Amino acid sequence: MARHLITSAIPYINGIKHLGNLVGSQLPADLYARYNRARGHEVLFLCATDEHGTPAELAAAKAGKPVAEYCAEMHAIQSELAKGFRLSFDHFGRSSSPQNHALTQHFAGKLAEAGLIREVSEKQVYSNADGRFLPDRYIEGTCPNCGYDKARGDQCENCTIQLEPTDLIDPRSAISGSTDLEVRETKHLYLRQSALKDDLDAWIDSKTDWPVLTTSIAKKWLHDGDGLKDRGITRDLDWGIPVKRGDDDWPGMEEKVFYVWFDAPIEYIACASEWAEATGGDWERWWRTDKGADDVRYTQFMGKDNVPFHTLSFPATILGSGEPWKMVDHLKSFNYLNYDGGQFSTSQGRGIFMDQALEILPADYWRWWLLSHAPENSDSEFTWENFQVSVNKDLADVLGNFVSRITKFCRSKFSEAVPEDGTYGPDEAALIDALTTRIRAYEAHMDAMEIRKSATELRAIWVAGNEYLQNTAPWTTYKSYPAKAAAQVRLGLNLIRLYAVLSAPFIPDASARMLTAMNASDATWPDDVPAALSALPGGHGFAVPDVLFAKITDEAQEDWQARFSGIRG
Ligand code: B3M
Ligand code: ZN
Repeated sequence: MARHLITSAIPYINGIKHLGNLVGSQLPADLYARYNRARGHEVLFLCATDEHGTPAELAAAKAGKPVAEYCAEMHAIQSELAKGFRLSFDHFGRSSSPQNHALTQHFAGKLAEAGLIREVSEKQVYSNADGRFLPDRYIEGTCPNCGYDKARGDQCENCTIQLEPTDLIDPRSAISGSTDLEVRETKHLYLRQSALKDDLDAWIDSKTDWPVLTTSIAKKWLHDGDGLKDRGITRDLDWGIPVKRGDDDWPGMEEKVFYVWFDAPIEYIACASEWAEATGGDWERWWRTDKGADDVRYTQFMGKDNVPFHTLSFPATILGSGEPWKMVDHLKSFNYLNYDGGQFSTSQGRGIFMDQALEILPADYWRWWLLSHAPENSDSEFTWENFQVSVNKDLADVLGNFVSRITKFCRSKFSEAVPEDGTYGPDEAALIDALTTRIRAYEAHMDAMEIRKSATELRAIWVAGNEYLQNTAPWTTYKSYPAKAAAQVRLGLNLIRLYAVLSAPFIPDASARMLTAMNASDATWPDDVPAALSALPGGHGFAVPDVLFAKITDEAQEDWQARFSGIRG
């Protein structure tokens, strides 16, 4: 038994996430967490809302609410939606928690002690029209790296470069649109990432099994241009974690808070402490290598735009502290999911959002499509036609039809109990052999977090059962050799239980219904496939389940396509 610490990038608090956000971190992380639990490993799966910084302030202002109140409400909404999608977090925390305040201030203190923080008198953009300094996201302009004209002051969404607001060409205020901006002096703290460059470089070199997407982004920011830049970690905002050195005040920093990207990854650790407070668990066993975390395998999931912060900035915080914190072992990153010929966009309300998705179909339909089309090696695209085809073929025709056909046939020719007669012959042995090979391949893909390949293998496992039924045709066999048909049906019913266990990481609700219908209490992983296919003995009662997956009609598909073609109001 291994111990898996799994975190998903923590979603911004500023509104409901779209399906592109979901498939880029939380959903694949859930797949991996569920799979590892099913394999009998100990798992701590954490996520939280990312509540600080300008995104939170801007969204609260738009909603006309105090920021704290807005965040509490949105946390509850995101938490409910996560449950709706069956995201099996052990804890869904908040980056505004007291634990994260204390831990963020603690890290700043340690970094200062190590001489890794310097105070910088810097020039910052002040908006005369708005009467305030404009931090990062309050400024938009043209990216100096790629020319994208809607780059934000902290990062260009288009090319992922990390920016300082003053880097932007033709800057304007995101609040008023005003270009009446001037540059004034103000004092900020900088994390001396450049001093840690060699340590980071060596650490990244040791990660030989990381996906190319992850390593190439990290290496790019380490070596391109003048290399790793020191990073401002404070901002002129009211909402956030007050700048302190541990418990002590930081002279000159009284009006400032830590930059959201400084405290957000620290929430991965603080979240474990929140979990411990809620459950009585031992969080240091997961996070401190001096307290048992040295045998933990830590995997992070995120979209590609988050990679620089997780391969450079956060590791710099941890390495720089000089303390024995667990560092990430594997970092799984994703490209973007596009929506019907364009991009998903929160700011423009384009695409399908988590609440809307659950209003029209249960979670499993979305989980299956999104995971089986995860944007792993390149961007991928959601279209309604493709969604309809996938659901109807994979879920309704292949899996759903298998379950309904075999259970109904058994009920009509035998009874609602597993038939006892006959023995497995060469056809059954061949199927069991083929399935054993496929199941071992499925495990290898899941262990490697190859999500599309895992989905393809799982689908092939479902197809193998259908082909077996098609070829052996118990409905024909039954007429001359009822005992043989009984054995075929017994295998078919056992396959349902096996499919439920194997499919649960992808489609947990349908799997639970399959297990309930089979009256199966044993959901252990099929390490021994022949044994797993005799788990339901002759005479074991079951029930014919209701339709597992309804087909999506052309009318529904067209209707949804029209309904989600515009901009969310
Ligand atoms: N909230 C960005 C995002 O949701 C950011 C991730 C933080 S992970 C520490 O994509
Ligand atoms: Zn750019």
